[in-house]
Amino acid sequence: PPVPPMHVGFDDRSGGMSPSGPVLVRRMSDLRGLYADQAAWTAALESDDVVYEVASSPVPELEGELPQSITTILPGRVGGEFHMTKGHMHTRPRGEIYLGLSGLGGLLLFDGERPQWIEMRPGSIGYIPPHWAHRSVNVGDEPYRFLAVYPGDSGHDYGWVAEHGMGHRVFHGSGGPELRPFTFP
Ligand code: PAN
Ligand code: ZN
Repeated sequence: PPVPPMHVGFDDRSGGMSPSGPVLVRRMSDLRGLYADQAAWTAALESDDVVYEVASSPVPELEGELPQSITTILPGRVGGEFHMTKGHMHTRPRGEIYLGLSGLGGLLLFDGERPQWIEMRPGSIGYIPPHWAHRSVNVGDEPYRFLAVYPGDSGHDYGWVAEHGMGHRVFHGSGGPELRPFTFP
């Protein structure tokens, strides 16, 4: 059902929203096939830490609505590759806006041919045009958190990324994050 006008607060420490809709938790074991280094991923299953959480407001995913969510990616690496979200293409051609809230991150975009990288820090606005798959990466050593706002009828297609990759992978390097050509695990 549609929702009334509302104020949505969020908790600086947890990234939780109030009022809140569903909160999604993704642990290492939920991320099979994400990282290039499968042996490092298997070793990380031992502690099976939370990699990221996505809190949502109660705004429904319906045409005309603008749902919001706050993603928190915890710091860490797997085989030198930074913690990241699964990444997806919107099922319908819909844009999206990200606003950096805390920590250091990046927005990796891929249209099937060209990879793009947008650095995200607190206050950064990242724009995702329609037809661009997107993945977020924590390139710092504290939690990276951002607000996302997207049309309610966007839909989330994870299969597209599984099939096409994301153009690049983001590794820790001595001079900062290193973007390397994408390889399938
Ligand atoms: C974001 C993402 C969120 C988690 O809200 O859904 O950061 O990433 P994955 O969905 O790729 O696991 C967004 O882009 N919504 O459209
Ligand atoms: Zn999206």
